[in-house]
Amino acid sequence: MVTTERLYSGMQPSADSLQAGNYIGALLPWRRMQAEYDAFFSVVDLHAITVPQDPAELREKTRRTAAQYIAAGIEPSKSTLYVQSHVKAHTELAWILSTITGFGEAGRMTQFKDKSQRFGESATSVGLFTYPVLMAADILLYQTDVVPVGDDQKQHVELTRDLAERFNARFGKTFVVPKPVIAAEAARIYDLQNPTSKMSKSAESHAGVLWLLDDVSVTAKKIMRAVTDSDGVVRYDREAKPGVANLMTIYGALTGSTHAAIEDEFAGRGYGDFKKAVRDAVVAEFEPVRAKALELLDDPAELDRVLAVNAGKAEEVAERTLTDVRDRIGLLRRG
Ligand code: AQP
Repeated sequence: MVTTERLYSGMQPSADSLQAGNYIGALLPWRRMQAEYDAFFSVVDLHAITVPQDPAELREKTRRTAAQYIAAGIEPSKSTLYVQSHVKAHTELAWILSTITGFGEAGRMTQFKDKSQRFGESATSVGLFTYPVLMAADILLYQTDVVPVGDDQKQHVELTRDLAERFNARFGKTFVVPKPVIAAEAARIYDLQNPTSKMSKSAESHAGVLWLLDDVSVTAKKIMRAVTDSDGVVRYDREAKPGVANLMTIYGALTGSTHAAIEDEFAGRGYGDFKKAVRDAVVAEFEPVRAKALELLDDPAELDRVLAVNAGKAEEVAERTLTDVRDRIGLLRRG
């Protein structure tokens, strides 16, 4: 079914490679959804700088993230795939929205509380505090109907909805109020060495993180060394058997098998066999994506050209919204 509903999502260019959670929890659903929606996918570099980034590395990570979107099947001729900072309207709308956001309201965001506690007050920027307001601007600029996010981002989409409704009530109907589409629990991937923590680009140790751009032999080893338990039975139990459950989630996401089918497939077989099957499924999935991403990165000028064309498309939509916003709040038009 193709609708004209608009979809918006993005990822931070916060590492050289995306990880398996980004792939399974975001890129796979995005790829599926791009056929059904008018989709905008952005590489949110302005969000990434809310924590310190090395300038040269940030540029490279931005290209690498975009290349991985395309390699994973996001088609830049179908979806609008662009770099957030290339469209200046994001920061302007974020400022305007910050003036209707309550200080207490922003302070209640759990991601800010978690991250600021981790970094300490002196290393916590105002940008990290206003991160959800920038995210609201990203979404509202494009008159977005649907935002696919992990459940950790749900609170930010709720804030976006509140801001859209508040603005519309105060200044007249300007924004579409977006709906979050929360991926099911099944789409959450955990660290292979610490299967109660989500797999993350910024994990302290990389031993339990599967990188999309890693050599497949490294990925294979990490899977064979994944933490399991001494029970020896392939059975889905997130509480009692988080390591096995996580491997089942990865295997199921890549093969389309249900938990029950996986339990049947490996009944009476040990973890060694099961891990080999997971390894083979991950390697078969990642290898072509990795090869395609590296090929795209071999021609950065062409990649930059594609991103510029898409930034132009995004800008057209964003500028229309921003012009309306400026008029509605009473900013004098430049003569
Ligand atoms: N472990 C995960 N399982 C399922 N989905 C995941 N996502 C991230 N980790 C998992 C989804 O990937 C997208 C990436 O969003 P992001 O780059 O803005 O940051 P994030 O969610 O904080 O992801 P990371 O990898 O942990 O990045 P860092 O370390 O930079 O914070 C989102 O759609 C997210 O749900």
